[in-house]
Amino acid sequence: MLTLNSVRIHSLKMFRRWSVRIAAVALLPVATSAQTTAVNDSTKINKEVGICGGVFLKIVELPEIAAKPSQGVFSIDESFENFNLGQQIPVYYAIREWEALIDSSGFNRSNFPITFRFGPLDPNGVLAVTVPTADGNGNLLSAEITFDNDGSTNWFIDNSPEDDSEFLSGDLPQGVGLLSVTRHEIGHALGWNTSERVTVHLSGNTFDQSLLNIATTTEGGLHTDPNVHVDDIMVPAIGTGVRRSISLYPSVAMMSQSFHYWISHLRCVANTNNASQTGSVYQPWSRVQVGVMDTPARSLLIIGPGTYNERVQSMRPAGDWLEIIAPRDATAVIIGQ
Ligand SMILES: [Ca+2]
Ligand SMILES: [Ca+2]
Ligand SMILES: [Zn+2]
Repeated sequence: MLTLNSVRIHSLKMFRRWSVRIAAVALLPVATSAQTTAVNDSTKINKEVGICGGVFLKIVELPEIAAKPSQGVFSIDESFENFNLGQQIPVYYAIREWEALIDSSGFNRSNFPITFRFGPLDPNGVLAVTVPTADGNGNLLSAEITFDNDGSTNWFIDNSPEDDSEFLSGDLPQGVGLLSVTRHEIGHALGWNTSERVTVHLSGNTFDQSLLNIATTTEGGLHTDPNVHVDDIMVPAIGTGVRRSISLYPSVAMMSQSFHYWISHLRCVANTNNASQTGSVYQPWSRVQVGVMDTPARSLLIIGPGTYNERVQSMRPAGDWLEIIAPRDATAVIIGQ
């Protein structure tokens, strides 16, 4: 769910990013508290479970699947209700972005059905609501996304979604951007919800404290905490005249860890991993050197907290930049050169 923010949030970013080859990084601590709702109660099978403020998860029973494929090309199988062709333009753009980002589907269906519709939503200020369905293990099956059309929401329908120039001038669009809201709601459809696959990684409001350390909130459903991850695509509110893009960290990283999506431009190193190592968030490499050598150009490499006592050499060509971050509040120290 996304709600309208009348004032755009301005505050200091609580994590730092570097566009560097090698870096030792330290980030600021943030206190966390409160609990999230676990949806793992078998008495709730086939019922919609209210998660928070308008986001619902429906746990459904499925026949046993003998061998579930762990990988497969990912595509969104879209359908529209009450959408004219002009309104579909930014929605298709967001669909193609998510499809390009997710190289394989992990636990979720390879062809993921999402219905996009316009319909009345209450109370005023609620811009859109996503209702995902999942099996009893929290693996997602499909989703329905409703965008408000009762007259209380003024939408900005961008027919040039590839071009953000409207948001760079002093004369900002007066409406709420359908593109940014769609990017956000597809995020809910593909993982940002309180299914069991997510809640198993939560400690209080912190997702995967030992690796990703993402601050979340259950305001209006599961979201990134806007006080920590400012302007992230999955914060719970957006103002008019604001465009947000899909963030590899924290938002896509959380989904990748929970649902084992393979994201080619998001790689991870954690020296605590002694099991399979593919460089994905859920199977990180244990050595920084491997990450530096094998992460594709113009990508993000997350270094899990810890001390990495290894010689690290970069032989990346000029211009082949690699963005390296340590998760919020963690320190990665790389020793030796
Ligand atoms: Ca409304
Ligand atoms: Ca545009
Ligand atoms: Zn939301």
